[in-house]
Amino acid sequence: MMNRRDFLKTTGLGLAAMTCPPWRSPAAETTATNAIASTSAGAGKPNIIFILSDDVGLGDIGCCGSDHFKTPHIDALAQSGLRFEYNYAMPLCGPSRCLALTGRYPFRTGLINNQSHNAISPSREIMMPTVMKKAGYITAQAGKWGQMCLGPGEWGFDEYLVFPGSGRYWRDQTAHYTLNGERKPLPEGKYLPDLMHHFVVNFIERHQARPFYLYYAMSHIHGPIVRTPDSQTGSDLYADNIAYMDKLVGQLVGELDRLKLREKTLIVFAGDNGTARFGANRSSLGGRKIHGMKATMLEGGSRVPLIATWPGTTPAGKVNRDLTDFSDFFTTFAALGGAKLPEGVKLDGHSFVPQLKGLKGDPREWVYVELNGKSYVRNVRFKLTNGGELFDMQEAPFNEILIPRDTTDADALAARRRLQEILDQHPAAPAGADARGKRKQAKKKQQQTP
Ligand SMILES: [Ca+2]
Repeated sequence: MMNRRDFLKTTGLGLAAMTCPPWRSPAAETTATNAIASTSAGAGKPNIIFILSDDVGLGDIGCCGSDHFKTPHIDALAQSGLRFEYNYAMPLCGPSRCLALTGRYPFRTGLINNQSHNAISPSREIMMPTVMKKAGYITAQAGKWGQMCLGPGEWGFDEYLVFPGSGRYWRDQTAHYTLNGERKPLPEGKYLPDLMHHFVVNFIERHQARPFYLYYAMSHIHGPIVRTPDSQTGSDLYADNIAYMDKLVGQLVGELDRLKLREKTLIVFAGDNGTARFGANRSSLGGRKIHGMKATMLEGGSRVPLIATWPGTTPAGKVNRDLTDFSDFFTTFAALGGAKLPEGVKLDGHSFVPQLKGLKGDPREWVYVELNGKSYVRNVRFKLTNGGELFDMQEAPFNEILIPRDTTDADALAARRRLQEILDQHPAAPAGADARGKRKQAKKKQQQTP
């Protein structure tokens, strides 16, 4: 295991980096940030650590009911706080991550699939760090930045460590990573998730006296599924990757305990989309297989783990059954930080701050999911797709029961009417590599047509 001194030497994140001003993007500073008024400094505000794991579905996490995998450290997080039972991401990395960071559904941003990363721009969209910085926070990103254009610096993060692509952990998979805009070699024998962990701990140590917002986009458990430093010959690599992710979460919590920051810090742990094909056949809860996986518009594509813990504030060991979706992080974190929301920007989130404080709050009536031209809206019992199919979701995540078009069931008829109203207000962007580009082309063509 690399110690802190080795890490600083390896990454170049030594004294020079500590004393240099953090790299900032002129684009981010002169465009989107201007839309936000300054707010007070960060005294008394909680630190926020948003851990976003990759391709981690309900069936991968012990406290969510996994039949096959053990995650004692993540389970301990849930025991110290809240586990949300009905939390919805988008079914793929890019749209999910963009939604979490902008608080705006894909049809608004144009980032509707993993190829439409250039649809967004700092001149049109504002991401979480920009908002939090105006409220006195220092911000960092660690890990994956795939499927979104530019880099974390251009989007407002003060410090960052990014690895290229997904599932790249060792030197034979990737020769480098990026630290605060500088390309760094990945040393032979070093495991990138360990470097990310040390970067995260170093950031927290240096900024422990002020509120920080940390977007920790973990590598695990995106494929290819390769050995971890703890893997033994012939061991179950998928299980090893889950175990290593869990171990890193435990180590991070241990560091927060050491620094006496737990009661000053909200930790949120979530999956960015459902389980990928590598693990889908083992994705079961209580002996029942989860319906759907990553990249599908089924329950298993989007319903993902969500744990939130802030000891002394969140109720301990509770399960919350309110609906939440990935647009909610933006408004929730901004509210916790006392940050002013950007003006003139349509946000889709619904703050779950009251639930974090053990209050009933005002839970969402529905959640919205969109991927590349397809969408659905789901309430507690029903789901309506933009293809007009209505499903009874009482047996989800194991089964989704299609309701016949000619049903006379009053609940189903009322649900179809209500959910259709919401879909009409949230029209999925047309399928394509870049919806914004396609719309521009279509408009140009229309203008040229006599
Ligand atoms: Ca993913």
